[in-house]
Amino acid sequence: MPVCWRATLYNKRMESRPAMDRRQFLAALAAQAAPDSPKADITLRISPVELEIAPRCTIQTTGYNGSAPGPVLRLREGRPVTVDVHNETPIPEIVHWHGLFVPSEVDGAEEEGTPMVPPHGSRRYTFVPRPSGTRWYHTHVSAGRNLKRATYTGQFGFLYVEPASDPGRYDAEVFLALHGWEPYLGTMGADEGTLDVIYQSFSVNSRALGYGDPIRVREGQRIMLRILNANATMLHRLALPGHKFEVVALDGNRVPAPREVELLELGPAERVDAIVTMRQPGVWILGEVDDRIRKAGLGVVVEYASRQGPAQWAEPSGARWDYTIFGRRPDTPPPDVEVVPLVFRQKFAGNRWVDHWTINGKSFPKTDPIRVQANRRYRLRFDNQSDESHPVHLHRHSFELTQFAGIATSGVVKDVVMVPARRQVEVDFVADNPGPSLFHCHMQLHMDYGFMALVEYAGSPPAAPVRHGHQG
Ligand SMILES: [Cu+2]
Repeated sequence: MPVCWRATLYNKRMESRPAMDRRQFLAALAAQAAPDSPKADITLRISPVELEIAPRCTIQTTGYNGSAPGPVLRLREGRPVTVDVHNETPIPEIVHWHGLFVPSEVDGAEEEGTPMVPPHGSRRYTFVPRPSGTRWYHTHVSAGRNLKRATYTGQFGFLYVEPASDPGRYDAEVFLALHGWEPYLGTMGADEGTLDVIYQSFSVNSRALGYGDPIRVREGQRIMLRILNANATMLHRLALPGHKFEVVALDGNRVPAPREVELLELGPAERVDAIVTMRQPGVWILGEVDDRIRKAGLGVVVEYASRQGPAQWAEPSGARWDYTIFGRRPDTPPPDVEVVPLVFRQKFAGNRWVDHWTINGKSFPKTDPIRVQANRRYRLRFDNQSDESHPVHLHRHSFELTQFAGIATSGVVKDVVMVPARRQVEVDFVADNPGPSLFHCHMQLHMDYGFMALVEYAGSPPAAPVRHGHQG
């Protein structure tokens, strides 16, 4: 595999089986049916892909339908959809519908009981897309130390669930997926220390900065940017000199208080929907704030009509990202039951080895399940006692931020939240989708090394135990 840019990048450490109801049973049956007629609404083919992110920089990876990212899937909220997945690779695969409220049997997590798509085999997923908003789909296998697998690959794509009615006060819509390529395990500078994932090149959609089509705009236009951080482990910060982002949704869910900001920050798996009003004619870089990462490909050019010349970049002025500015005054009533504490810790596993992770002192699959009863509202307290921040994700449900690093808030609904190092975050969720639901850090390196637990509903038997281990 070619190394596209010689400069080795510093990888910014991020400091700072259940009782089924009829509906689920039918969905499970559909999931197990061999894909045959009637024809599926959508077909996804998992196969090797050669991705030329820049001239003479070809990435060998695995993707959907011959590309990376895969096609943007536009679905209608509430209208059932069937997706046939053909796995043309030699390893079992699985597709997770990130942010959708679907049954465990089709959610796309083996730990919840979703069947795998066998090597050189197929599987049909049938579900009802909801809620509306910017969701995505991606592989949900483990990688361990094998960085040619799982979310290190090109197996990701947008899944946009169109609302029944959309005011759509914008002139154009652009989907932008951020990804890192050519990963390897290395240490930060010294030979000693814990291994981390380091990327050598980056892209927005399938191209490195300067090598794709620019986003072509006209003065006065309002452009809706739907941005996804599909990087397996890294957080990204984005700016567009001379412009502001009006953040209207986080993880696809409208925020109570849309606001203009200079800087966007997205942890792995997070999405931001932001409208930019084009009032600064020129040629600009929408890119990662970190120079090395931007120069290694993480950016895209924004070009006004009849403007030419090299794309301009300027450092944003010390803005910082804060979820709570998009929230309401705290007004969430106390939860129905006591707060569920979840303590995250790191376990040093040796020099030149990968750290292990624990939730309340145990690593998956030994982590204690988070037991819930249907239709109750729970408050989870994420207590991050480690020196890294973690993008934690809850499958099949959304949660509302109630407290972020000491700031009380309400109304911000997400499915991933970055829990800063040595800080606490509290979120509420209603247990309204019975079936095992995975809770995990979305950093591939963390989830593969223990940072995972299952939410289990009372009255439902636990998910069938599954093989889970490191393939590397
Ligand atoms: Cu993590």
